[in-house]
Order: sequence, then structure tokens, then C-alpha cells
Amino acid sequence: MSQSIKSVQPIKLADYQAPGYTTLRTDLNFDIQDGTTTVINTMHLVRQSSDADSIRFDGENIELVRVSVDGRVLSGNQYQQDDVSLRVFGLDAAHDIEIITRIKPEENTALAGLYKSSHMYCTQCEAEGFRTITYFQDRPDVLAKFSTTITADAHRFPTLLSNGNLVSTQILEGGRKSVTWEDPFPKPSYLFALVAGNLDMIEDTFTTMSGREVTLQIFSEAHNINQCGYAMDVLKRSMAWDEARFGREYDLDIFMIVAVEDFNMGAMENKGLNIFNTSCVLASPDTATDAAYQRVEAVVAHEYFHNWSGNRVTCRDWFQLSLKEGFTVFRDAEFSSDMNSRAVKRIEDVSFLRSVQFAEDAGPLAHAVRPQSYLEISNFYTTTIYEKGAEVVRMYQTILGNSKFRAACDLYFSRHDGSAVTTDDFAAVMAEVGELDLSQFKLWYEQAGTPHLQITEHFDDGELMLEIQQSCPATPQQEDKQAFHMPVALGLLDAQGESLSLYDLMVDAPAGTQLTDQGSTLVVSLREAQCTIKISHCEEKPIVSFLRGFSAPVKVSYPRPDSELSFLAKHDQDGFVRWDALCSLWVKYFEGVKLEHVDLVQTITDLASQALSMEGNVDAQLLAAQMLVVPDENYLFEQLAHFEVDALLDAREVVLNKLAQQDIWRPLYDKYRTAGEYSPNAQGMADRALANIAFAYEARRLDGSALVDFVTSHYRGADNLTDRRAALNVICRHPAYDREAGEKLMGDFFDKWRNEALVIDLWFSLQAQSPRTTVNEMQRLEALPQFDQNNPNRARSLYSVFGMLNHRRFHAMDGSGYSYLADAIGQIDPKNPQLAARLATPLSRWQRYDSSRQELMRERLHRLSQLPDLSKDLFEIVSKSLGNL
Ligand code: B3K
Ligand code: ZN
Repeated sequence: MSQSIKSVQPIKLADYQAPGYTTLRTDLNFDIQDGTTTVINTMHLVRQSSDADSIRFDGENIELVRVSVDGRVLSGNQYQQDDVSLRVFGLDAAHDIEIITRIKPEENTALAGLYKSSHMYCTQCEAEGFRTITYFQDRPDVLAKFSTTITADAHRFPTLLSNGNLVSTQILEGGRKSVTWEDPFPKPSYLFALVAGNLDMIEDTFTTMSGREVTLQIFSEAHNINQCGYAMDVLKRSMAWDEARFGREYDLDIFMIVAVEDFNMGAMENKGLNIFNTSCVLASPDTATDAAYQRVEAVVAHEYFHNWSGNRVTCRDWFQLSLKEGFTVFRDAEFSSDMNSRAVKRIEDVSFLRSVQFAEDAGPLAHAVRPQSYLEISNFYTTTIYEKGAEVVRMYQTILGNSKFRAACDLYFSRHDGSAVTTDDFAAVMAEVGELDLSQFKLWYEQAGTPHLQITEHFDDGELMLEIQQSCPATPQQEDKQAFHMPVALGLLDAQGESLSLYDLMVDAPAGTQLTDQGSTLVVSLREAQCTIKISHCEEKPIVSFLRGFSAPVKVSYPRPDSELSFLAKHDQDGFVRWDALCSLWVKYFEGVKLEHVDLVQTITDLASQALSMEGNVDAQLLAAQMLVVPDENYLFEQLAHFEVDALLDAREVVLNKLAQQDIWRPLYDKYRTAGEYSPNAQGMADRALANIAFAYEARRLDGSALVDFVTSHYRGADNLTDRRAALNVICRHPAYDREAGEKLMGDFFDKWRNEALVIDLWFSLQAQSPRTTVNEMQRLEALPQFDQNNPNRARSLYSVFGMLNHRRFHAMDGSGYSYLADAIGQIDPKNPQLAARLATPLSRWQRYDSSRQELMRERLHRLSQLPDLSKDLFEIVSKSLGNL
């Protein structure tokens, strides 16, 4: 490890200081030439605090050509420069400072700042990429008006885009072209964007609620443009939804999206010019699965919603990241719930939270929704900041109720429009409108770790007593936790499965507890470490439906008879509780507990028979599809108190094979195998979900030519990637699948779609996640000419998928899977630190596994920590994973 890394000091929230000067305006001029881009940055700065007389600009990996203040060129002793900054001294109240720099986007493999992807130039500035483009106050509390002039070869780069409105276009001598964009809204530098390329475009319009017509454009390379239509449709739906649900109207005359092949994450909400990973914008029946369509829907909406939650109201500093991300994830989840099935969206989100965020919260990288310190902010784009942050926003809505929550959001947007604020400011509007004391609630931002609720139930003489005890485990640097304030939603069912009206009963619960859903749900306001709820005048012992809608992001222990869980799984009005009850039974089953009066194989078979007559009831079909699958390995790893990887994988196979023996799957398959034309709507997805679940179970019980015929016919009959994927998945995983026949179909698929990068990503990922794919096989895949370690989508399709989903091989007892991933991380780190750090996630979860595996994983992390010239990104992840930081 290099000396410089060891001495890097953490950035601390407690050290925050407002800047002495601010940049009110910047005029940027990009001269793009092959190999070098020259940037002229003219800034207007004004003093903010009376004692300031110098300014610090951030800047990294750039060549400084010249600095001038008010037209006077500074000599080398009039400013101070180091690897990460430039300081100018002796300043007065206001100045125009011009800085000229040169950069090399062609050599930028980190994909942050200005870089080249395929034949185009593009940018990614969040969080701190702008400082690799020019010297600037690259911090979110400096909001400037930007104008951007881009000059480039007119023939190769006819499309020249930046934020705001296009104000001029000029054709210059020497075959060059110059355009100027002006963004009227002050913004932080992380929202800056530039694109230069030869792109095709589709266009549409949207008329806002006040009657303004907005031009909508989606750009991509020519070969992808016919896959942009779905994103356009989503964009228009998102704009309408944000007006209807949150009263938010779009503000510029134009909104653009650009699809880029090399991108470190999903997409970026740059003002008026969103830049997207192709995987989150392109969709067509042949190139996107239903899951991919849903991701496009969620991400297009998410980035669009940032225009208010993030851009118009932004973050004061990066510790407040969840202010925009948690809120915007909440907003996109609400959008998806309204577009599809609300209950199923909730189930998907909780399932992800439990598998991934709970794991993060329980491991060495646990951090609060508002962290106290970081080495590298790129490492904090985590499921805690995003998904747990969204849960915190959801709890505000539950506590305030929908209409007050909306009023508080309105107040937040109007009070803070055009400024950079904190999570405290968000909490303050909620408290003000809700007329509540939310000081205890704010612990959700400060305390890491997943709270645990222990429930004890007594029933006697018509009175139900529920005792709730809450606790929260220690996390790094946080030993003792205080009790959280949280909403705990519950209901009661009678013996027929009907919800009891709580208006008719006598309820004794803590202050602040409310009734919702026409009196069928009690939202308990839990604030103490322990509380008791008494419900009297019950005619018989009711069955408690607990934590409806997953009203708080907690773990629950609720000892109760298996028959009650099975009853809830059948009858509760809340789809989440039904699914959750079934999951609890599965968890007990995999813990080796003998279930009493419940046969899970029979339960699933009964559900499958019921699903036969759900045709046309989209919500019921989608819920059934969730409940017909056995919880996946990552979910079980998080939920089980103890497990051994191979034994658990074996047990899961055994029960899947038992389920497959039931005669229900072929009829279910025949029923929902869609005959009509493909549509990515909820009904189409629901039909395909049920058909493909049935297909996978049915394939399990076949072998020989019956298996090959069944799978080949599913594959050949498919008019979409969702069905083809289901067939290929069986080919990759089924132990009895004829090798030659399998290779032939995989080969046909590959040849047919070799020019569709996202389809080839899927082809790689199906193999990487199959337990039949050994490390040797992984190396063979890596050696294919189509594999490209520098393309993040392709790299993730092998390495992340292997580490996250191929449990059998990744966790091989000889440590070969761990070595394989660690080696890849070591190769990628010098080129793309953000990607390398992200790929290390599976190793950071070492605490979940048995002691032999723990030792192997820690040893690989240790080896990574010894690499020379480790990036700050990877250094932080590896050191914290080992408990060294
Ligand atoms: N705000 C961006 C994420 C930027 C990540 C930088 N490493 C996308 C989003 O969350 O909307
Ligand atoms: Zn976001």
C-alpha cells in the first residue's frame, strides 16, 4: 500500500464549513481535439464571509495552463498548487477568475469526469468528477449559473450537448462546429454534463400542468435508437405522475437523455441532460427481460424526479446524500407501485432490503444514513443511503399520514428551492407540518444497524396483550444505541381470515398511535425500548398481522404457531404480510425446525392450483408469482441464524426437486404461456412470471430428450427475452441437460445477438451464476474476445454475478472462488477504482460465513490491501472490511 493512501485523512461531517467565497457564474469553453481537450473556465466569484481573502479550487489530474484574476495573468508565486487543489490569495469582494487547463479524456479509464465511451465524449461528475475537468469549487453548496461552449470536429461530433437551453450554433472554418448552452438555474458542479458524439435521436413533447410545451429528446448511437421508445413512454408518464402526486412541474424547455455504453452506475440526473447506462434506458422485447423493462421504468423515473429532489433542492455536503437519494428512491418506488402492483413492488423492495441492506448493516461496512466520515464519497452510494434512506422517508409518510406528508414535501420544495440543505431541514418541515416532535426520529439518520423487535403475545379473557421490545446491535464505532421512534402497523384477523375493525375494540397503545385502512390497521407509535399494547373486548383470540406494509425497516422475532403463519399467508389483506408469513415458514424450514401442521410443499402446490384461476387478476397473479418461489440464497443467508453454504444449497435443491414432482406445473405452464403479442405491461409480465415459474419447476422433473424438447420448444416459441432467458437458465443450471444440445442453443443465442451488448451481458451472466460454472470455466469466458474488463456492464456480468449469485463456486472450500474475484479486483483497480471497490462487496460480507471461509475471505482481502498503489476507493473498502480503519 502506498504511503500516500495511508496518510489520507477522512473527511468529517463535524468539520463542515461554509465556503468563504462562492462562484455565482461560470462560462466554460471546451475545445475538443483528438487526445487533448482544452478547457477555459471563467468564473465570477463573490465573497461570502467578511474575513475571507483567499479561495481554494479543487482540481485533480489536470494540467494547469494559466490563471488570471480580473484579466491579469498570475505568475507562479501568486497562487499555490498541489495534487488536489489550487489556491489564489489576496482577494477582494468580487472577482472574475479565468483558469485554462488541459485534460486527456481518451486516457480516462476511471469513467469519472470527461471521458470517451465508444466514439463519444461524455461526463460523469457526481460526486467529485468535475474537479478532473477544471479547477472549481467542486462542492454541492456552491451553486453557479453555467454556460457551456463546445467546439469539436463537425463531421465526427455533430451532436454537442450540455445543460439548459441551446443558445447558439456556429459552423467554423476547418470543419469544426461550436455550440453554446445556457442553463438558467444555478446548480452545483456535480450536475454539469457534456456530450459530444454522432448520435441519433428520438423526439416527443410533454405539455406541463401550466401549459408549457417541453421538448423531450433521447439520444443514442444509431444502432440503439430503435430501443429508446419505451424510455420515452416512461419519461412522459413520470412527468405526469410527478405533477399529479407531488405537484412538481418540469422547469426547462427541453429534457434530454443520452445512452452511453461505458458507465459506472445506472444513470445520472444532470440538469436537463440525464446520462444513462444503456442498460437503464434501452428496451425491446428481444433485448430486455421484464425485469430490465422494470428497471428502465424505475431509473428513468428516478433520474427525472431528481430534477426537484436533488437538483432544485440539493445537498449541502455529501454527508446529506440520502436527502436526495433516499427521497428519490421513495418517489420512484411510489411511481412503480402506481404503475404496477403496489404489494408486489413492496415485496420486491423488502426482499432486496433484507438480502442486501441488512447484510451491509450487519457487516464491517455498516454506516448511518447520514454518515459521520468517509475517505472516498464514491463508496457511500450504498443500499443504506439509498434503500434504507427511502425507508426513512416512507416512515415519515406513515407517521404524518398521506396528506400532511404531501403538504410537508410542498413546504420543503418551496422553502428550500434553489438552495443546498441538510437532512435536518427535511426533518424540520415534517415536524412543522405534522406538528410533531421528531427529534428522536432523527436517530434513523445517526445510528447504523438494523433494529430488532422482539414480540411477546398473551391472550386472556378477551384481552390481547402485545409486548414489543426493541434493540439495535452494535456497529463499527457505535457501541450503544438509543431506542428508535418508528411506526409499527398491525391488524387483527378473525378465525375466518376477516380483518377485525379496531373501532369496535378497546385499544390501549402509546400516544401517537393511529388507526388507518378504515379501522383495520393500527399504526403504533413506538418510541420506548419496550411497550405494551392492549386490545380488549375480543370475542376470540385474534391472529395478529404484524408490521403491515413493512412499516419500519426492522428485523422481527415473533414466536408463534406455524399454523398462524400459514393462516396469514392465506388470508391477510396485506400482500406483504402474506408473503412475509410464508418466508418465515421457509426460514424455519431451512433452519431445520420441523413445522407443525404445515406442509410447505402442499402450501405451494395449493397456491399454484389457485393461480390457475387468477387469469386477468394482475395483482393476484403477481403476488402468487412471488409466493411460488422458494426464497433465494442471499435472502436465506441474511435470515438464518446459522447455516453452512453447501448444506443450505443442497437443502434448497432437495425441496425444489420435491416441489417439482407435483403435477400442477404443466397445467399452470399451459395456462399462462402467452400466445398473444408481447407487451411489457403488468398483465403480460404477470402471465410470463407464472408461466416461467411453472416452466422451471416442470423442467426440473424431466431429463433426457423430454427435457431437451421441452426447453427447446419454450425457447423456439419465445418472442421475447424473458422467455428465452428462462430456457437458457435451465440449460445453464440443470445437472441432467444434454451438454451438446445445451451448448448448441447457447451458441445459437450468442450468434444471433452478438451485436446487442446487453443481450451478450445476459449470456455471460447466466453462465457466471450457474453452479456448473467453475473458476476454470470463468477463466475461459474471460478469455473470449467479447469479454472486456474495461466495460463496467460486461465486467459486472461476470465478476459481480459470480460473487453475488454463484454461491457454490464462489464459496468453494479451497478458496479458489475468492482468489478469482480478488485477482479481478486487483486488475481493475488501477484502471477504474469505483468499479473495483464495488466488486469487492461479496468479500466484505465475510462475517456471514463459517470460520474456515471467514479466514479465506479475510486472507484475500488482506492480500488486496497489500497491493502497491491501491486506490483510495478500494483501500477504504478493504481496510474497513478487515476492521483496520
Ligand atoms: N446520482 C447518481 C449516482 C451518482 C454516483 C456517483 N458515484 C444516480 C442516482 O442515484 O440517481
Ligand atoms: Zn438518485
